[in-house]
Amino acid sequence: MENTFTDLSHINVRGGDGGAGCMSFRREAFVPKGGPDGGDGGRGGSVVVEADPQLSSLIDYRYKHHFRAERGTHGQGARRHGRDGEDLVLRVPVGTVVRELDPATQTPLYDIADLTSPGERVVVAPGGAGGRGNIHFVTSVRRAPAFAEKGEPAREHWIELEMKLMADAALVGMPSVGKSSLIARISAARPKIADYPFTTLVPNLGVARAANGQSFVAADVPGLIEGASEGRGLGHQFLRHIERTALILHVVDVTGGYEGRDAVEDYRTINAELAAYASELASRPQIVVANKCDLPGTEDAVERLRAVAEEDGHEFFAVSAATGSGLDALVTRCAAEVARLRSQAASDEPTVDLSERWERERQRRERRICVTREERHAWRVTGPQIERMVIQTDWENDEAVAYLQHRFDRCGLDDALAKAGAVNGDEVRILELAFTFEGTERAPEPDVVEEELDETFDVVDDGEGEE
Ligand SMILES: Nc1nc2c(ncn2[C@@H]2O[C@H](COP(=O)(O)OP(=O)(O)OP(=O)(O)O)[C@@H](O)[C@H]2O)c(=O)[nH]1
Ligand SMILES: [Mg+2]
Repeated sequence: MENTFTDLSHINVRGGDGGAGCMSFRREAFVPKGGPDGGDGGRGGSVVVEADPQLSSLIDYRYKHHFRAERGTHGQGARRHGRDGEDLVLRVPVGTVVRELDPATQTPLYDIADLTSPGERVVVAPGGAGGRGNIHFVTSVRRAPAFAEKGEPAREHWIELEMKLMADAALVGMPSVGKSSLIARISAARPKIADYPFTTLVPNLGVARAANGQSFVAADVPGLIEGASEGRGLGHQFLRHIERTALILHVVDVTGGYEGRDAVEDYRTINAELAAYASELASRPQIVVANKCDLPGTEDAVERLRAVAEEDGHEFFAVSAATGSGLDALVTRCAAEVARLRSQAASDEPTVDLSERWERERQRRERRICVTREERHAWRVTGPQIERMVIQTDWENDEAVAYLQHRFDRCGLDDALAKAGAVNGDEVRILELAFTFEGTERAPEPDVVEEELDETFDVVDDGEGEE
């Protein structure tokens, strides 16, 4: 029961790789051996998904599926840092849900974001960090570090974009007033129309287009009755849908229907239900539509309703879904009003960046270290961050390797292995590499949480207590 059309796309996104840090020493006339001066690599650009109110489909992602942000450039001597890569911004319609996909099965793993307001954005593939230049590895005992860090390779993700078309305007009114007939007349929607109440059981959506090309999405909502706000009829669940639309098209049957109801009374009843459900609905922009004006003897009701609606500050249109009279003017006016409300919403909304929240979640997953026993004396260690430390290390360089050992210790790997039961001399496997475990003599700290080991990348001097 959604008042939505969906449009779905699976795309592959990848941030830019980080540039490599530089290993360099100052060279100056009359200075025999200068200090280290290798700059950092630039950070790779990120892939960002942003909600754009100008878009109405995911067509841009139907044929092109791979998106990659720019890489960071390498650091250079004389402390020159590499340039950061540009972010790649993928624009999607407002109302797009972004999900992380399992790359193997292409099934959704979790929601990354629901971009419901203009300008909302989320990073879906962060760029890799730049490697640090050798100036960072100076310590009291290592004056001339002859190594630098490689750039962090960005990872690729598969994500799902699902556009849930949100209605701009909701056709609201008593049952059988002609809401479905109206949407059928002004859009390509083909809902069931019949002369008994509650013909429409779920909302129907249609795109209505004015002669000037402006368009809006209208939702034909099941009929409301007195008490709807307390759950009578099909009430509640559809009022929730109405809450998400910017404009209410309040449809009134000027014939009063079979029960000989009064048009003005119907109008008041529905507005009272809207207000009772949520007070904001009472102040939501509303256009009053008097329908079935083709039928004879309705002039009096039309004029009385017009007077009441205008007194309430609402625009008023007398139409006939049967003959089409008055519909062009109504659609033109609604389209203009929706455009105005959209641009107002766009300027009211502060740009919301959801990246931070999901970035924290990502980092938590990143730091996870998993130790499994592969043989009696061989352990496999997996985890995104620890594996990247291995990838970022230059294995040709002994100093770089020694530094990696130090990082392992600091991120709690030794403790995690000891806790798992590893003993001195055991083999530790990470990716395709094998190390020998040299367990510390001290007992592992009781409160070490192996799943959330904290390794930060921004510490400049790691030399404390080393070597
Ligand atoms: N004469 C006339 N009949 C109309 C007009 N609009 C709708 N009707 C008739 O009114 C009846 C109800 O129309 P629907 O469009 O199904 O009404 P609805 O508001 O969608 O009704 P529910 O879905 O039950 O809430 C049908 O028999 C339509 O043919 C109109 O402008 N003139
Ligand atoms: Mg209907």
